[in-house]
Amino acid sequence: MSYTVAKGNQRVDPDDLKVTGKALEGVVDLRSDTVTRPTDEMRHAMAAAEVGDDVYGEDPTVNKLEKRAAEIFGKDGALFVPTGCMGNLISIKIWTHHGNEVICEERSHVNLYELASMSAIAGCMPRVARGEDGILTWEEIRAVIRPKIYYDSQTALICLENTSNMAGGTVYSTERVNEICDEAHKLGLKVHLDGARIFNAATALGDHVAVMTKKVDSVMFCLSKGLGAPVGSMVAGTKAFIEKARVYRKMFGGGMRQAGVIAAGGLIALEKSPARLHVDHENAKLLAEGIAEIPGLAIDPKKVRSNIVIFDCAKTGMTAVELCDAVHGQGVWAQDTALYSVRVVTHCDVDRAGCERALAVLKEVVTKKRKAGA
Ligand code: TLP
Repeated sequence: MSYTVAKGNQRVDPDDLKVTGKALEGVVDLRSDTVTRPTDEMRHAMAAAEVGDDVYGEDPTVNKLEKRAAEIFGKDGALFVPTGCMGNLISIKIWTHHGNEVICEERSHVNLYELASMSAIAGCMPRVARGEDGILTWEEIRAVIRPKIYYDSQTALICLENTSNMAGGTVYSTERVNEICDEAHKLGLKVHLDGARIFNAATALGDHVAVMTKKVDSVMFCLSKGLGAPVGSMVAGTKAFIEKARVYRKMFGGGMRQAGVIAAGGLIALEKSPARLHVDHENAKLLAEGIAEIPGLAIDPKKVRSNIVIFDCAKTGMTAVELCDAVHGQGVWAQDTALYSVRVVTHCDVDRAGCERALAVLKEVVTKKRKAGA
């Protein structure tokens, strides 16, 4: 039996879509913050970017982006990678050997959405723990660390995710991250942070990313999510880590040539977008509060701290796929994340009016279904 995904999650025939420079016409696309289109400023910078061959380290725009990212994160160096998945895999590969275990939260991206690359390519097993709202404690991690004995596979790495995507954009406090790093380091374990949305976490905490990531051994963050760049992610860490990361990036097919064209968009995203993320968080709050008011849908709006809203639709009489398909028909795109679980994500291409429209459509669809069922 195959699992069917909602219409909005399938490939769409581009001829069926009317794409303007900014976004899809008439569509409120809340499937993910990956769907944003570059701003005019990004497009101009990309067109004018100075470029060179980055495999030779000669692309001035990529070099500038890497230097800025390292400065912002207070790390020795940073490396531009095509995707968040590649950034995570490179980091896992560096910190582990074949046969090792990687501790991560059950719902984490490295566990669920990276096509088992940590096993298929890095040769590691994920060892999952469950944390309340996706946020692990040291005790929960400690409980799954393998004893140092030759006939057990060995724990090598702890992988944290901040914000925690599939737990609804929840946020690790900096104290918690620091405690986990301190305890892990005492045992000789490394900590990698999947910070795909670290700037959303920073906005929620009112903290600086350099402070929040000071103790982790490596961090990956995405330019192409909340920050709105069309392509790209970064990994940051020590000089030795970045030297190895460059080797693995090439090995995994991620050595890009005149990549300054895309790095130029990334630079603008990095400099400008963090300051506007609070708007996405306010819109997510609006969505969560509105959804909580719709009979049949369940969410605790107090738990929504960033740009991701995950709600339960079990009491609507519809599965998540059915609900997503129904709202899709009215120009509101959401993503099913489990049988009765739906995700909506705010970003720079959706404004408050779009969120209000999404709420109205959700309400109409759910009310109609409930009336039909009664
Ligand atoms: N997340 C995507 C999907 O793959 C689920 C999304 O729509 O949220 N880490 C985290 C925490 C992520 O959420 C994602 C992408 C990645 C890594 C991978 O980034 P990319 O897509 O650039 O490889």
